[in-house]
Amino acid sequence: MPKIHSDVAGGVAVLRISNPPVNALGQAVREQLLDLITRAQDDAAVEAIIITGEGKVFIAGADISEFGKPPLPPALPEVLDAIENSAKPVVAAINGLALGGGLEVALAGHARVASASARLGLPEVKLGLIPGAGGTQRLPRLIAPAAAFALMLDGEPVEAARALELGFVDVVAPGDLLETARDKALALARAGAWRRTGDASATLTEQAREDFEERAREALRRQPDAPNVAALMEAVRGVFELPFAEGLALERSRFRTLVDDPRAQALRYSFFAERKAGQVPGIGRETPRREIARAAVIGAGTMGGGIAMCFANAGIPVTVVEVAEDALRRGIGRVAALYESSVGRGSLSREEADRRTALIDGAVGYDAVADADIVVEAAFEDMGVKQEIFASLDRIAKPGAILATNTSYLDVNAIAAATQRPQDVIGLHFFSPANVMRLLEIVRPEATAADVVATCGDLGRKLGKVAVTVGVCFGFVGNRMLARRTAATERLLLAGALPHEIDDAITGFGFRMGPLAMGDLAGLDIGWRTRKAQGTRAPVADTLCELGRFGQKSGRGFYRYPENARKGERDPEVEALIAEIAQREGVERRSFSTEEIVARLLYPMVNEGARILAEKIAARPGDIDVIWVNGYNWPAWRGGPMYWADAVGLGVIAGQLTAFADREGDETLRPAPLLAELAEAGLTFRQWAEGA
Ligand code: T1G
Repeated sequence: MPKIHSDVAGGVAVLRISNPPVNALGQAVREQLLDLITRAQDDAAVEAIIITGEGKVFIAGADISEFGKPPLPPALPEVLDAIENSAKPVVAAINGLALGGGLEVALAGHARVASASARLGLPEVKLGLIPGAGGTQRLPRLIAPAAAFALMLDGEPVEAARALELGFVDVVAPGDLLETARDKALALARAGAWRRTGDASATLTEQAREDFEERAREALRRQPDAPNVAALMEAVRGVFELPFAEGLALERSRFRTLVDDPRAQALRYSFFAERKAGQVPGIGRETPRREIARAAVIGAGTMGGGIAMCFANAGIPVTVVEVAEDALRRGIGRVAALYESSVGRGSLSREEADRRTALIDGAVGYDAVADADIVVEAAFEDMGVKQEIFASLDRIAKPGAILATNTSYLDVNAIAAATQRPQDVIGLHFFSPANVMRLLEIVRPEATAADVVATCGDLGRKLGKVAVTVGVCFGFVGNRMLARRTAATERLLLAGALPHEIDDAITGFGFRMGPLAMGDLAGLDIGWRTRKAQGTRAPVADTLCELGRFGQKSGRGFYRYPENARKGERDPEVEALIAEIAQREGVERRSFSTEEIVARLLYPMVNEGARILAEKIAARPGDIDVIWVNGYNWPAWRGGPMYWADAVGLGVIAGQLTAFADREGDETLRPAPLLAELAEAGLTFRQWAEGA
C-alpha cells in the first residue's frame, strides 16, 4: 500500500513518498499528500515542509494506469494548489527522477533542491498528452517560456545541473540532499518571504513572447497534425495572455480532451506493452544471470560495428573480430567516424566519445574471443558460414560464455547444433543501424538455458534496447510479417498500383517511408540475394535487380535518383516495365484506392501475426506491436499492427482476407484459424490474450 512517511524535526516536516517501484502519484499518494499538507498548516511544530521520494525515483509522474478510467479524487491540480497556497514554505528535495506530475509537484513548491544525479522532465507528449497539472503554466514562469516549451515538446529529462542553469532548480545539493533542503526550507520560513510560482512573471517579457512564438511556428511546421503539440502551444500562449487560474483551467481542459484521444490511448497502450514485452514466460527475478563484463563481436561490417557501439555506449568493453586486417580497419574506422559525427552534431561530448572509443578494440582471428562473456556473431547471412563460425567459437570461447547470432531470419537451432554447448547459444537480432534502432529480438532456441535468456533480457535493457523474446521460425516475428507485406506489395504492383501510389498510401497511414522507397534505400539486391538463396521470386523486384537497378546506391530502383537526390522521382520506365511483366504473368491491371492499398498490404501482416501467436512464436499480441513500433516504424500513435487490427475489427479483416484469397487464388491470404475464430466470436486479440 502506498505510504507517505511524515517526520517532523527541527521545525521541518519531511514528507517521504514511498510507492514502489516509481512513486507514481496514484490516488492514495495524492490523498495522503493533500492530507499531510493540510494538517501541517495548523501544526505549530512545523515551520516548513519538505517533499521527497523514497528510493532512486523522486516521483515518476501521474499513475498512467488510472487514465481513461473515472477520475479518483483528489485530482492532482487540487493537491498542487494546496502546496502552492500553503501558509508554510514547501521545498521539493528531488532525490532522483522527477517526471511529469512529479516535476509538477516540485514546480508547485516554493523552492527546488535537487541531488546532482537527479533528472527532471515533462514527458507527457510521448503519451500523446500535455502536462495536465500546471506544468505548462508554472515552468514558463520559472524559465524562459521558449525553453520551457522546448522541454515539454521534446519530453526528455535534463540533468539537475542543466535545470539549475535554466532556472527551475534553485540548488543542486553539494552533499546531503535533505540537509540542504532543510536549510533552504528554514531560511524561507524565517525570512517570511517565499514566492508562489503562479505569481512569478519576470520571464514573461515581449522578447520572450517572440522567442516562444518562433519556437511554436517551428513546432507546427514539423508536426502539423499532432493535437497535443497544438494544445501545448495554446497552453503556453495562455501564460502570456491569461491570468494564472485561467491558464490552469485552459491547460486542464486541453489535457482532459487529449486523454480521451485514440492516439493518446494507443501511446499509453504502447507504454505498458513495451514493459510487458520484457516479461518472458518461465523467466523471473529469481532466474540466475551470468555476468557480462566483456563482449566480442564477430564481423566489423555495418551491423558488427553498430553492435560494438551498443556495448561501448553501455560502458562494456568490446573486441571487434575480423578475419582480415583491412576489413577490421575499415570497420573500426567507420565506428570512429560515427562517434565523430555525433560530436560534430553536439549530441555527444568529446570526452564521452573518447571514453566510448577507448572501450572498443579490434583483433584478427577468433582467438580474441577467449575471455569474452558474450560473443555476438554478425557475419554474412549464410547458414554454412554461421555454423563454421560457431564451431570455432565453441572451441575457443570460455565455458559459460554466451554465444549469440545476429541472424535476421535463419534457424538458430541449426546454428546452436554446430556447437557442443547449445544451452549457451541464442539469437540477438539487432536492427540496422544497431546503435540507433531500439528493438532487439531475442530469439530463443529450444535448448537455450533460462539464465542465458534472462541475462540477454537484462543486457538488452542495459544497451538501451526494447528487448522482445521470440521463438525460432523463418524471420522470427518482424521479418516474417514483413515478408507478407513485401509479397502483397509485389502483387499489387503487378495488379496496377503504381510505386508512388503504394508508398503514398503507406506514408499517409503514418509510416515514415513506403515499402518501395525503403527498398531503394536499403538496396533491392539484399532481398534479391535472399530470394535466390531460398529459391523464391518476386518478378518486379528481381527484374529491376537483373537490370542493375538496386535503388539509391545505383541511382535507380523503383524510382530514379538524379545526382545526389535523397527523394526518388517517378520513373516511367519502371511503370512501363511493371505493365510488361504483368502482361507476361497474365495479370489484369486496374487502379486501387488508398484504403485498398493499405488493406492489401497490412491485413496479410495481421494474418501472419495471428499465426505467430497461435504457434507461440510471440508470447502476446503486445509483443508483436512493440516489435513493429520499435523496429519497423509502425506509427506509435496507432499502437501496432495487432492493436490496430482490434480497432479495425477482426471480422472486417477476416472478410477482406477471404475476398483477397478468392480473388487471387492464394490460400496464404485466407484468414488464419485464430483470426477466423476470433472474428467469428467477435473478440479482439487483446481479449484473447487476457483470456489465454
Ligand atoms: N504510472 C504507472 N506505472 C508506471 C509509471 C507511471 N507513470 N511509470 C512506470 N510505471 C510502472 C511500469 O509500468 C513498470 O510496471 C514499473 O513501473 C517499472 O517501470 C499529470 C499526466 C520512470 C523512467 O511518462 O518513463 O504525469 O511492468 O520498467 O526502466 O501532467 O518507468 O513492473 O508492472 O519503466 O526503471 C508521466 C513513465 C506520466 C514516466 C523508470 N511520467 N515511466 O524506468 O522501470 S503522465 C512518465 C518511465 C503525467 C501529469 C501527467 C519509466 C521510468 P511493471 P519501468 P525503469
